Amino acid sequence: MTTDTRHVELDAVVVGAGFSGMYMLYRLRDVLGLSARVFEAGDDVGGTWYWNRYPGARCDSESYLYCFTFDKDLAQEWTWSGKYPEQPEILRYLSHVAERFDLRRDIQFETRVTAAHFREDLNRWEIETDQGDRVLARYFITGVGCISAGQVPDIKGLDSFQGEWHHTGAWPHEGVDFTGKRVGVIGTGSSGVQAIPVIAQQAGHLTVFQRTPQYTIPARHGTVTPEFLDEVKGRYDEIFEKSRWSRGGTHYDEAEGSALEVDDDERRRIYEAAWEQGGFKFLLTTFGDITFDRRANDTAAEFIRSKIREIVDDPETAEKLMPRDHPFASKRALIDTNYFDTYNRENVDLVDIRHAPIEAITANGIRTREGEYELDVIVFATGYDGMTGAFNRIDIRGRGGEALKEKWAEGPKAYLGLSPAGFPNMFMITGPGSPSVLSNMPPTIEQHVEFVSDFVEYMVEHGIELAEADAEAEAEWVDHVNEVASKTLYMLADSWYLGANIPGKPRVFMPYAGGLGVYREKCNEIAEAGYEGYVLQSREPVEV
Ligand code: N01
Repeated sequence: MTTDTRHVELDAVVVGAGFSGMYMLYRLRDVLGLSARVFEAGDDVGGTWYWNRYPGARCDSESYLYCFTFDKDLAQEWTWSGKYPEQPEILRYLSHVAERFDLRRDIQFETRVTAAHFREDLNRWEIETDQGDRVLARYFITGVGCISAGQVPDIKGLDSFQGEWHHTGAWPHEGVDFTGKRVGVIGTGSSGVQAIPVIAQQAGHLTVFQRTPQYTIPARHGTVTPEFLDEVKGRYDEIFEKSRWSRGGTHYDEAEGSALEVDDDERRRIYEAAWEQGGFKFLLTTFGDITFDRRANDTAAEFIRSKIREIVDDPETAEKLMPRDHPFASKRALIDTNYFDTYNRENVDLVDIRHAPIEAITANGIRTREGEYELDVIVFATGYDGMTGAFNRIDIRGRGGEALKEKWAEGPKAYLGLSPAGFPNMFMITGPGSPSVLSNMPPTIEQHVEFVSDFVEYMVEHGIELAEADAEAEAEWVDHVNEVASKTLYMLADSWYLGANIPGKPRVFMPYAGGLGVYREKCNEIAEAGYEGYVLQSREPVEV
């Protein structure tokens, strides 16, 4: 090892200090006693919650489920204030976790990993950063997030715009003052649907540029009482265990019945009750077949359209807001606070850019095929190059100098969504091909981190130098991911899950739709079988 702190050898390098990187560091360093360093582009921990500071940003998972579960004291001592945790509170929580486990001393902030090459001559990863670091590490582990590579569409004229513009995923830390301003928001996905009602309250005028209308369910956000939290904390063991083995990473009793086997009144009664309760329970606890049977799904879709008709005063605006071209929840399901009501405000207009697309951004605003809209601020709530974008921004190379970007040119390939064949000792926390974004993230992250740290421990104990996914096992897993997805309604929407939002990106369904519990079981079986599907290379030749 050299004495220069920028040129070191470590057991592990982890990229990213969000939920994944923080827990990975804890496991590697405090549980396994290995040397590890996390590189993080931001100047503090938080990952997605560090970058996403747009107005109204909060998580769609209930707060008592959106947290680490690995440490019982941590879970008991933290008190959430709201039903859905707001971005500043999640950031405070992650800061508390960093403090409590003294994580920051092994996180190098304001440092972006630019390259990671597997050195076959050394059996080590060589990692380089934009700060001039060059590190050799036995294990290269990514916690880069699934939706971290922001996408500002390539619209002609953006450079000429005289006002200010921001992407929701790179929001200024000092905030943006919309008071009295003419604001345009492009995009009505999770970020837009959260930001639009809050911006509307402050802006002089808000114009929403909508390409695809959305189904969204009221979140029914509010504060949580100490009594509620006490009750939940008293049952944490049971709640967390059930979440770990569930499809979506929650402990909700997921519905099994069919929407087609009840009469119209009963179906409406069930939907109404779930609508009143709010949140993802509408999707998970009403009928089991709305995620895979189009006719069942149509009943939920029609119910939501009826709600839009009820809420929005102007019939023409209501019509524009009605999703008809894709099934409910085939794009990421949305929950909101006052989203549809916002279109009843005098200072809000909706522009349908599906039928009159944006032609250019001008010095003064946005020009569509039908006219020009003068704006002081443009907000791009236009999403991300999901799942693969963050990897493609790093020059990652495996055996023979093969670039991961090339390997993934026709869609991402990795065994279990964790390990690309040809990239030994590389592990991706919530990589493409794992349940990741289709589940509440903390339990799905914990499952991955624990799998990786158990695997690393196994390698250390068994004198294994390299673990590499077998190409055949990888191909079988990728086929399985596609097969499971093909039975769902996800395939019927142009979503970022399929890469459809990025021009030229191959249309491949990236997350694993089999559910967290099923995936956990498969991973456990693989581990118990001595990490089946991996080729393990011993440090010393093993005598038989
Ligand atoms: O991005 P999106 P997001 N011209 O891709 C439109 C997570 N998340 O940032 O639907 C015009 O969903 C695009 O239109 P269309 C969550 O997993 C979670 O909102 O492609 N419009 C769409 O309306 C989520 O799924 C939380 O036709 C363009 C919007 O922009 C993921 O992050 C909060 C366009 C993009 O929607 C991403 O959400 C926030 C163009 N060129 C995010 N390009 C919570 O937990 C795109 N659009 C609460």
